[in-house]
Amino acid sequence: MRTQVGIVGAGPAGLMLSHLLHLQGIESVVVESRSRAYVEQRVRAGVLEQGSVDLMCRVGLGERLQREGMRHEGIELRYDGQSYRVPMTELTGRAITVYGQQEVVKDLIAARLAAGGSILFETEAVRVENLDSAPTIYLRQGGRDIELHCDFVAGCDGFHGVSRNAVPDGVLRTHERTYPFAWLGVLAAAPPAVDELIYANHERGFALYSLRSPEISRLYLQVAPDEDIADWPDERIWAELRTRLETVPGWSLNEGPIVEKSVTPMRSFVVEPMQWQRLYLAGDAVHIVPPTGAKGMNLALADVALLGEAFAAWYGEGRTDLLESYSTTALRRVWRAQHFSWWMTSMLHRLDSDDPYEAKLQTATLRYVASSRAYATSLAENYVGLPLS
Ligand code: RFL
Ligand code: PHB
Repeated sequence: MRTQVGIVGAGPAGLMLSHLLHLQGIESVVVESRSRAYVEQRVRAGVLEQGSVDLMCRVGLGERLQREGMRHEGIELRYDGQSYRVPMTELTGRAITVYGQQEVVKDLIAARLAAGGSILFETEAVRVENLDSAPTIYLRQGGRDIELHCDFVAGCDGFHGVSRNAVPDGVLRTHERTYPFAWLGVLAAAPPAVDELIYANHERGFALYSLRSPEISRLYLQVAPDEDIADWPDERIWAELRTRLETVPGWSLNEGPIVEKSVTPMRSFVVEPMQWQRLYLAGDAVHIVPPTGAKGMNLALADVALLGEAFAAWYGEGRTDLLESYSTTALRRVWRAQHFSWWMTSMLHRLDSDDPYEAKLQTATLRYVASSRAYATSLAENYVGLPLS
C-alpha cells in the first residue's frame, strides 16, 4: 500500500490530522489497532478549549458540537468550607465547551468515511522504518502482514504507541514526573446537580464534579496510585464524593446508577524533539499531562493543527519551514500546559498526608485566586486556552 501521509492512531490527533490533510487535497491512511466501536465508546476527556471548538467549526465539524456541547463560562473551586466561582468569560472573553472526547472521535470518523477516507481499524502498526528516505509502516491485520509506504509518518498512537520507538536511542530527551495518586473516574446516570464544573480541595483528597449531558454526570476522586477498583463498590464512591463535595451548606449532589468506572494513573511526560527525519509525533505519543487542567485532548488537536499547515505548505509550495519549526512551535504550548497542569494538580490534591505545610500553601493559593483578579485571570486564561499559534 502507498499513501502520502501514514498516520498511526485513530484518536483525536490522528483523525483530525487526516481530516485536515483531506481538506488540503493530501492523501492519508489512518491505522488503528482497536475496533471502530471501541474507539467511539472509550470514555476520556470532556473539556474543549475555545481554540479546539473554533478548529472543529473551521473544518466543518461544528454542527453537532454547537447543538449538543455545553458552553461553560466559569468553574467553581471548593476549599476550606468555601466556594469561589472563577468567572472565566468575564476575565478572558473566552469559554470552554463540555463535549465528550468520544463525540469528537465519532464526528471525525463519520467525516473521514463520508469523504471516502481510509481508516484501517483492527490493524496494528508493529514498527516504523526507513524514516530517512522511504518511510514504511509494518502492519498486522487479522494475521496478515501489510507494508504501508508513505512520504511521511505521523505518530499519533498515544503514550503506549510504537512510532516513538523508531527513533534511535540518544536522540529523544524524556522529561517525566509521576504523582503519588491516581483518579478514580465514574460515569453516572444521574442528572448533574451543577451547570459548571466543581474542582474540590478536601483534606481527604481531590474531587471533581463534571458532566456529559443533562442526564449523565462525570465524577472523579483522588485515590492511591495502586488502588484496586474492586475495593470501590458504588456505595463507597458516593459516600466519598458526598464527603469531599458537599462542603457548601444547602448543596447536595445527585446520585444514580454508576455505568462506568476506571482508575487512571497521573503523570507529566514530554519527549523532545517531536520530530525525527520523516517522523512527526503528536498528542499523547509525545506528551502527557495530569488531567486536572483538562489539557490533553486540546494539546493533541493543537499539535495537528500545526502539522496540517506544515504538510500543506510542503505539498502545496514545496516549503520546508513549517515542517522544520513544528517541534519548536508545538513545544511552547506543550510546556505552558505542562506548567498549568502541574500547578492545578499541586493546588488541588492532597500531597503529603503527614505534612500540614503543603495544605496551608494550597489554601493560601486558593484564597489568592479568589481575591486577586490578576491571579484568577491567570488561571482562567490558561484554562480556556491560549490562542492557537
Ligand atoms: P489517543 O486518544 O490515546 O489515541 C491514540 C490511538 O492510537 C492507537 N494505537 C495504535 N494503533 C495502531 N497501532 C499501534 N501500535 C497503536 N498503538 C496505539 C490507540 O488505540 C488509540 O486509539 O491519543 P491522542 O489522539 O494523542 O489524544 C490524546 C487524548 O486522548 C488525551 O490527551 C485525553 O483523553 C486526556 N484527557 C483530557 N484531555 C482534555 O483535553 N480534557 C479533559 O477533560 C481530559 N480529561 C483525559 C481526561 C484523559 C483521561 N484518561 C482516561 C487518560 C480524563 C481522563 C480520565
Ligand atoms: C471530564 O469531564 O472528563 C473532565 C473535566 C475536567 C477535567 C478533567 C476531566 O479537568
